[in-house]
Amino acid sequence: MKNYADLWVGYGERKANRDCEHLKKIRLSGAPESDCIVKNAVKELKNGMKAMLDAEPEIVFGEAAAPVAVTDGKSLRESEEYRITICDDALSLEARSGAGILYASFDLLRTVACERDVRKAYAEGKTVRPSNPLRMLNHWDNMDGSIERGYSGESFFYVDNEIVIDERTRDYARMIAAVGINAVVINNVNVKQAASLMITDRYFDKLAELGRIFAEYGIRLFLSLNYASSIEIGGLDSADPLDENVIAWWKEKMAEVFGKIPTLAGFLVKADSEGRPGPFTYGRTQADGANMLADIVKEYGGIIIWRCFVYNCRQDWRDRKTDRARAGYDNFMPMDGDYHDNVILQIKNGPMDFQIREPVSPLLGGLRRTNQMLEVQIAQEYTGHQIDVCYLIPEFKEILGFKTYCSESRDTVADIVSGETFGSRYSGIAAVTNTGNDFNWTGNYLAGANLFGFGRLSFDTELSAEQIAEEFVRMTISQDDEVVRTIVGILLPSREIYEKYTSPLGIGWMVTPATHYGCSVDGYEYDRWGTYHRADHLGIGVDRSDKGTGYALQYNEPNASIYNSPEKCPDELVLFFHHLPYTHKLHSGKTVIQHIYDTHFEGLEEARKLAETWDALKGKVDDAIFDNVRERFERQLFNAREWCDQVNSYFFRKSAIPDEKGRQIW
Ligand code: GCV
Repeated sequence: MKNYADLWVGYGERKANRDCEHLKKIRLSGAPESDCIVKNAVKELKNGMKAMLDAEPEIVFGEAAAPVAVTDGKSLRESEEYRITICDDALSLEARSGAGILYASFDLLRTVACERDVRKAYAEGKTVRPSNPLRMLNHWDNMDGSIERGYSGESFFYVDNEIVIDERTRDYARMIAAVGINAVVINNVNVKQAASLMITDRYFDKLAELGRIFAEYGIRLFLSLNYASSIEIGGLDSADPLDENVIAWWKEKMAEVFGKIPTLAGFLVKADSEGRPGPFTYGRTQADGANMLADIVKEYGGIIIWRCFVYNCRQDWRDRKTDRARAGYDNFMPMDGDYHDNVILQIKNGPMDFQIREPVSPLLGGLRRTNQMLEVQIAQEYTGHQIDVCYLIPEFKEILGFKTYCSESRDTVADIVSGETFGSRYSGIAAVTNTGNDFNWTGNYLAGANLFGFGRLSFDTELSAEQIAEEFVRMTISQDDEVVRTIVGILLPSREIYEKYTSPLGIGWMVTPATHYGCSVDGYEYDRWGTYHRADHLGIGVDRSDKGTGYALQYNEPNASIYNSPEKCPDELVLFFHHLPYTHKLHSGKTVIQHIYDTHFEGLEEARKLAETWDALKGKVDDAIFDNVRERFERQLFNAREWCDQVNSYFFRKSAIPDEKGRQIW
């Protein structure tokens, strides 16, 4: 008996309503039978169909095609494309690589698992090319087994500074490949202690094995890198990217590392951020640091993914000039075009830090001559710790759909990170993952929808949040239409509900410092992190207009003018960009203060309704899933009530303006 759930690769024994007719014989063409990814695809098809239909399909092989030489993101996407058609004698899966065959197999398995009509799904032929070249998960797992911002147990990669490889590792690879993930960073971006030794003999064998397992599912292995390795493990006294000794040390080190871990695809680097070392120490730019490493790993086909989360975390709250939101753009824009072609800048979706509502980072649409990747967070650091249900796919859809006005056409974030807008060499999307060694992988069972959904969306950004939610429920909880509708109905509004009872109108923060769960309106107000709401008895918000920090002007027009004006700025972001009186009228017709009261009461009430809706599923879903989510809802309601009452009381006490509806405020 496994000590973890199979989630969407369990398939289960639900034989009703499934059409076996077209599934007796499956022909795989385009990649050789001997390819190890194809072998895994065959295994998936046989085991999956057997579980679902009680019959193993006959697998036959068609012609192999000339393989695509993968040299960049575009060719990577081409190589992963697949086509499924119904032929007279068999169902045909064609691709140009093992990975394409694997994705086609998972497509077919999903169709059957969701009880969709196979004939309808493929009658006209279905061709799919992944939307994004790199579709990546970032683990913030530490080697002692803890996980930074982990809310679902401990790491399943590490115990006591050792790398663990077991059946769970392989099933994890299956599970994420099944939703289209093709790259994983297996250690925390804060690389300290034992993790700094990942690029030494101590871990090479295990990493090579791990890399092999992932590669057999089309997944590239990346490691987070300690920028100061030349000092910490090399014994040099510098990490200056222009220092010849430092460069020589890295050359030798990378030859060793890529020699020992042949499947290694590259590194993720957090430099000059929150106490991590970086090129700034030596008066060098971020480009100097990234390019030095990129030049060295180039001969091994390696990529350097460099994070843009670089800001001053020792700010003085009295200082109104320094604006953390500006930092990414200020630090990285001036060198647009200087980053070498195997560097990718990884940009958090918002300019601050994964708050429930932020504007899209102006680097996306600002940078034009640099490879870029979007970074989102499915670990619910600021969005309820996988206690509160918060389905994030609607938010990711908004981000991807955001028009940056960086070009006449194809100017959305989705266009940019797909590589289409600027013909970037590499691009993609990464998510800080929400997994751990809990039985159900993600703590709250419903948080699994974010893991499933991130993969599906990064593979096909056209999918709707609703389609993805429905697939998740059908594949892991129930096929009963009523149950599916009910759970999809819980997931879809959950982000908006979470936003309503937490911080209003884009202001963010107001969370308990350090843990980031629960309300603390002034928790970060007098701190060093650059995270302020600036509320006084007259108003609230940060002036980021041209009269304030000027952040709004980092956007392309017309976004800059829209955000710069309190009249034009969308309500949901207005306090991010402007300091406004409580009596300011929003587009909704409500005043700021009334909006705060109303949304908080509504958010609490709507969270209660979600919990009641879940309660009504007792007996209709697996007891373990029911109890898991129910227990989380109890905690969510406690949390939502605290948020509602504390925020409302705080602003009533500050403003002395009563609630128009006379509800109880403490
Ligand atoms: C991994 C925030 C989090 C940190 C995280 C950091 C980052 O500050 O609270 O835990 O560190 O972001 O993204 O690097």
